[in-house]
Amino acid sequence: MKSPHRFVIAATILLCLPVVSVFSQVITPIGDINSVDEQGLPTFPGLQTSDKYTIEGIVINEPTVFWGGSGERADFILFVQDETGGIQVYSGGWYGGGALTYADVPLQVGDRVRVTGLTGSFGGKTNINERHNKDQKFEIVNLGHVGEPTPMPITDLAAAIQFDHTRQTGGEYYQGRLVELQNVHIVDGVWENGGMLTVADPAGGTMQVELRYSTKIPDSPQPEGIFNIVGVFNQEDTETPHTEVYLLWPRSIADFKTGASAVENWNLLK
Ligand SMILES: [Ca+2]
Repeated sequence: MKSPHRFVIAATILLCLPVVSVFSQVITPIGDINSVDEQGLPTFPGLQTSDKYTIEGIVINEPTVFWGGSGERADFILFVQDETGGIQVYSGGWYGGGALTYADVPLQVGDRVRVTGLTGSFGGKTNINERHNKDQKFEIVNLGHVGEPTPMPITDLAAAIQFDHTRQTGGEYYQGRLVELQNVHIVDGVWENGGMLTVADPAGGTMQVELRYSTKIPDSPQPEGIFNIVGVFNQEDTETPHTEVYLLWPRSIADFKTGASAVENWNLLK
């Protein structure tokens, strides 16, 4: 004789399935996920819980271009931005996740994607990640190509790296977004794979620019003079308070836009 409990269990499962499905499609604004307090510590209530969140936005880098390691298993490092902010989606090759895990979802800059996964914080950012467990894969749905967002222009580097916990200005505002540093020149650092440059604007404000290994940017000659640099505005501040270490990650040599200067005589500004 069949147990009546089976019907109860089956009915319960059927009742629960649509609820889970609808819940997973609620889109959370990226800016909400990256909210912080005055110390730059994350304040998103869902952070580090077992709840999964869904964001929707535009891909601004190819997922393997910012990998900093060597060997076959590349990390998957994707930045996605919506109208409220930008977010990193991360899966590490070193624990068995990484780019190979997501190779079945081809992505290019300018694709609109929906990503559902766990949240975790690192270096002043709240990311979507797997918590370093390859069994916690996030889901990526490519919704189609809509085109690369216009980079947000930055003319004042000192203002751009200021910390504002309301995230209305400065580094928190730009974090995770595609930006364009305008009229800058290199004042420090070595043009080499993995190199960290310091660039300055005409007012003397400075910012760090990291030449990530997989970009192969230094395979091309170092640009001379004054130029613009497009890239992902990132934060990697691993110590509390997480209010500093904003840096730019250009994606390729094509992100260095030479001949774009509005400064007529740079020597007067050195
Ligand atoms: Ca931050």
